[in-house]
Amino acid sequence: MEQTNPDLNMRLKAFKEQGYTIFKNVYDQDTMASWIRKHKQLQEDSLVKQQWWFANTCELAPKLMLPAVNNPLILDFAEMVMGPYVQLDNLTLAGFPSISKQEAENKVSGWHRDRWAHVPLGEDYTHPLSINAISYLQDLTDEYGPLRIIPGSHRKEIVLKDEERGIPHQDEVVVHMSAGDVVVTHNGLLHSGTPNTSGNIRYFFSVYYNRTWLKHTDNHNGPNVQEIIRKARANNDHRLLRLFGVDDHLQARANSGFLQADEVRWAEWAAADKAAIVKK
Ligand SMILES: O=C(O)CCC(=O)C(=O)O
Repeated sequence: MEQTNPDLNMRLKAFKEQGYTIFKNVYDQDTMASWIRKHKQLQEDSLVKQQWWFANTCELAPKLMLPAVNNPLILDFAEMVMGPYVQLDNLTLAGFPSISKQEAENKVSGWHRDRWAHVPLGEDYTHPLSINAISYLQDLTDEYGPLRIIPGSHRKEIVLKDEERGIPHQDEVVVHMSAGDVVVTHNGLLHSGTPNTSGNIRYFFSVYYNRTWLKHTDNHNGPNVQEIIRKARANNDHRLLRLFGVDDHLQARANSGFLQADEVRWAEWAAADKAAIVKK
């Protein structure tokens, strides 16, 4: 069955082959500046000295963060990749301090696959249990530290020895992401950051989604997220409910009999969820 968005269809094809796709210019300068201000404020408010990494940011700053978690374009794509089972695993706003060029010489930050992945068993494409929608709040020049990716490694049984984990890889591509672009990665894709030598902070923003039947890393029980859930319930907005772990359709859909192609079924369910929304 044809999906409604041809661009997303092409992206899905590339994502299956390469393990990632880049959406250009998703976030504007004002939005990114407000996230940077929030990071500074969280640092100032923290009792932990030199805290750089903040999770649970949807609870900490819901008005600022919910539009990113609930971004319709990214979610439409996420539902094509994982089915309409998309929950927020964690929303992370992080800063990487700068180090000296000497210290960073011939180093990468650390190759890894992401949370809920496994080392691929063969070359077949498998639907990921999770995906990462990463953006950077400045252009990733060589000084700020580009993203490194091993294309297709979500379908290759590549493992890395200890001594290979912190250095460039022969099959890597170095991605100079622009500020506000979003790269969506399959959790089986091998990737790494690059040390920041810019003299400034390198800001990283990650909306990490997993399937609604998995546990989530962020705590969705706080009062702000509970209020989002209450409003989503009032609007019968299942996609928004699912983002925070409430999936009313899970038992039926996760036991559907599987007699139709997954992607066809997912598209029907996603369309039904959109049609069911009542705006109050
Ligand atoms: O620093 C980066 O560019 C990538 C970080 C990353 O991949 C991660 O934290 O999972």
